[in-house]
Amino acid sequence: RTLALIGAPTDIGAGHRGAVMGPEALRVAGLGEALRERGLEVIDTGNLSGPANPWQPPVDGYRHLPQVVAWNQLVMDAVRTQLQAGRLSVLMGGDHCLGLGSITAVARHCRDTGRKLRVIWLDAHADFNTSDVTPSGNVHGMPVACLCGLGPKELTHLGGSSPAIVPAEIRQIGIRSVDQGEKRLVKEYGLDIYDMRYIDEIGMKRAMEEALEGIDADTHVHVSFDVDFLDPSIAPGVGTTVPGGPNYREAQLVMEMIADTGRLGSLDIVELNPAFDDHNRTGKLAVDLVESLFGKSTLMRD
Ligand code: DIR
Ligand code: MN
Ligand code: MN
Ligand code: MN
Repeated sequence: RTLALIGAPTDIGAGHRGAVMGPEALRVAGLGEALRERGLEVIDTGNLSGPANPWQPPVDGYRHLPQVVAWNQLVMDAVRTQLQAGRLSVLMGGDHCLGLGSITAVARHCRDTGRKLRVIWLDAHADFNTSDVTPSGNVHGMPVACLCGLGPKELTHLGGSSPAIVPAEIRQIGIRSVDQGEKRLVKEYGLDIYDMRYIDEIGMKRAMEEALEGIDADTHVHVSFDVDFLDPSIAPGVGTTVPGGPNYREAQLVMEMIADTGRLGSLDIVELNPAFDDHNRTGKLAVDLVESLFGKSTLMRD
């Protein structure tokens, strides 16, 4: 299998500067080499080039909306190009607003090829805010809502039609920070959320079995990996740490169980912020976990 790395160096949707350095930190941590070691052919397509971050306050509930739209268009086109070429796309963000462009392209690819889509959203946050309920105006807190058709037309209709996905196609794992108005929205839309309370009670293995249920040979699995999913004690290199996340072993199990489905078709690695990191420790951990996502295991498995 051939895999394409796509760099999207921007923090346009984030509340802290620094995710703009994410793609290079992943390269420095050896992402490409690690994937080649997994037996994949890896093409690094380089970095997309989009608007700079003007670092402005929100306008009508959104910070940097025109720039967010521009970056997501670039990402959508780049991901679509790679999927159409039969490659597995790996988006190196960049903040999580880019999940919108990436998954819009993936959803379209699935429609075009007659495949089912399952999005596995690994995050501390539900990212289901709207301009009405957002506490920050930061669009990295909104991509799932936009994908489900809730948000400004420029974002909900990025791929032409809306919604790009339906809530039944997404599972969120590791959630432990949902804003007040956002709580009402995720309930209203019926999002399937495996929050930390649930994971504590039933364990990560069973939670993942449930989240992966129904994936079959016709399913395209997309993983959107917000690095703040991980517990801050192992992953300090993100802008918005939330205590009480998955530990190293739980995170490995998540990746290994997704790998076992054999259906991974695309990936986002987002929110890595080297400005908050300790000697790229979080970047290296992300690479370590992605190796497991692509099938690295201690023993030979059948
Ligand atoms: C918060 C933070 N829910 C917001 N969201 C983050 O501003 O909407 N998402 N950090 O990754
Ligand atoms: Mn996120
Ligand atoms: Mn997050
Ligand atoms: Mn595919």
